[in-house]
Amino acid sequence: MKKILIANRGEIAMRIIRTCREMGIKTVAVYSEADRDSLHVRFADEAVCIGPAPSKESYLSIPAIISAAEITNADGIHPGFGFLSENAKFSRICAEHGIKFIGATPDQINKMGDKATAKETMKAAGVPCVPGSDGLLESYDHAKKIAKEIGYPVMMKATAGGGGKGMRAIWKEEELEKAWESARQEAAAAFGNDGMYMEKLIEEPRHIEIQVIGDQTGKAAHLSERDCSVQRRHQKLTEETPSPFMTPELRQAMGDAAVKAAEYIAYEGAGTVEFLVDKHRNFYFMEMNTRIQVEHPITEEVTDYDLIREQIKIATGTKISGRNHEPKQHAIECRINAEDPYNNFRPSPGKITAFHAPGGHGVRIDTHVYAGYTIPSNYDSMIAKLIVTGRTRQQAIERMKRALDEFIIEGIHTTIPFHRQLMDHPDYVEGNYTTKFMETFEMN
Ligand code: MV4
Repeated sequence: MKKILIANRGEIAMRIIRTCREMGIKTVAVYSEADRDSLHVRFADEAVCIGPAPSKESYLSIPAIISAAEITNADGIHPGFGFLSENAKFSRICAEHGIKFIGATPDQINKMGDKATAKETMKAAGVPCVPGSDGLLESYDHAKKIAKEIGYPVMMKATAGGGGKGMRAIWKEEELEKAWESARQEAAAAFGNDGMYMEKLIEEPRHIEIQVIGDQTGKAAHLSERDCSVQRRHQKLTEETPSPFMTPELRQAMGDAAVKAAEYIAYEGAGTVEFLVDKHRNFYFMEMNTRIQVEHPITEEVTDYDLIREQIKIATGTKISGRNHEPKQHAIECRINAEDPYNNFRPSPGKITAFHAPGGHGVRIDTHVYAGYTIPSNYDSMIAKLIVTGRTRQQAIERMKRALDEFIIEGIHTTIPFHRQLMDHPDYVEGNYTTKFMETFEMN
């Protein structure tokens, strides 16, 4: 592969350009008018303006991106995460233009994108799934019957949803009809698809996901877990590996299940199998993401693998060794967002007047911002990822506290104070947290 167009922006575009440069691959950045001064434009070998600020007219515009690839003669496109990274139509159109999409095939994206289908596929693969309906709920009466069979509380989910959208916890039968009607309307409005399925509700679950990588021969391997349970309104705030809740037996079982899932669909590239884990350490398939994830750096740090490099090598036909990888150290990532944690995490766009990033042994910063950069309000609020690595979890936490204290960003509010307080929170320090943790978190 000689030239890769990065169909993304911000820190992930910088991240991909970095690895391409190390591999001697030329890079093409695409940017909206709002990103004219963005760093990824400057670091790429070539840059093409693909439209005005709104994502729909730029980073989500398939014709604009394909045109940019054509005029620059790019032979690969890396979609990063978000935007078109899980868009089957985009994956197909790249293939039709003879451009290698560095991601999953259209079929895999479609299969894993429809949550009820993904679940049926995983059941067939022998991956543990939450007990529930066999596919979609046909009617309210069918929903009532299934709920009675599995027993309340139940979770009703939109098949076109994911990431918490179009989901309803139902604690008793009296609530079911209203939930059924409102969830379907919401799903129809949000996704143009009101298909719903139902599961037993897993109380106070942890969100533990397994990084997998599959090659073009259909072989897969895993690179262990990431604990992503600290979330606010389904937005991950911080992630760590290994999970403080993990045991060697559980890692073996979850890793095998994730590899089985990937091999069953002959998955190609880097992917993540998400699981719900209950307090008894039972684990259940939740979703499979067919893209590189925001939190991939913690896995890189503890396995010493460059996952973007692995994606590109696989896209060019390289076979994987098939060996699984366990964490050799402990890594934590804090997502630094331009949001004000003292005001309900509301967005805080604007100009960064001072920027000093932490450094030193075991400290990594993935960012595209700099002093003088103005954060546009058109895109998501993540401005940097602070990743620290230590021999032990305690050392990683100490290092994270020191790094956060060094991290200076002025001119806007950021979530740095939130992360700093989190690192002193007894339950967090004990590793004793679930997806419910943020419901009771208060800023001092
Ligand atoms: C669940 C669940 C409990 N029981 N399914 C949230 C988003 C999507 N990935 C699925 N999610 C959940 N599914 C059953 N049967 C609880 C959640 C959930 C959650 C899962 C992971 C991380 C954060 C979460 C926050 C709220 C609910």
